[in-house]
Amino acid sequence: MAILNILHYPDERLHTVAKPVTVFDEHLQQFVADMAETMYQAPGIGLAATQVNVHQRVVVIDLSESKDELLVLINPEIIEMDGQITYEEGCLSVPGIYEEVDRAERIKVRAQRVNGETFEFAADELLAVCIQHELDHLNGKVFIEKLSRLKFNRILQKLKKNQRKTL
Ligand code: GNR
Ligand code: NI
Repeated sequence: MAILNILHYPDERLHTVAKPVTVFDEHLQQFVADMAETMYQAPGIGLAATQVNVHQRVVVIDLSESKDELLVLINPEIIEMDGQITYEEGCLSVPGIYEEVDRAERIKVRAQRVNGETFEFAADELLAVCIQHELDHLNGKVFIEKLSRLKFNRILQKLKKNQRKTL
């Protein structure tokens, strides 16, 4: 097991569009285990492979208090969505920034397990928000890019200032 390095905005690599996973082998299993370990120790409720600079369509999520309900989504797709929810989001790639974002409230998801088996499920509320947030990462999008230009620019200035301080 290993803790992976998480990219921080505005790292250009966060804008890479991830490719579908085609090989379901032990290397994928090991990578998923490392992603889960990285998410738990961050700590976060979700992590997309893009955030650890691996541009494959892999997501891990765990919303449980006890951190023992790992959801692994390989090649996830949203096949239905409806409703609207406004939720205050954060992101491990944008530390210290929390902003309200509008998303679909209910979604249907099709994905594969780490063994390649396809499954479908419905999600709502925080799970729906988190899946949409992670799918955006796989498509090279970060949540602050969904905000107004004014808010986005303010956040970008703040991130750049913080980056200067930590150099
Ligand atoms: O840990 C996380 N919390 C969170 C809160 C509200 C909406 C989305 C998230 S996902 C985030 C972890 C992360 O950056 N995943 O990409
Ligand atoms: Ni994120």
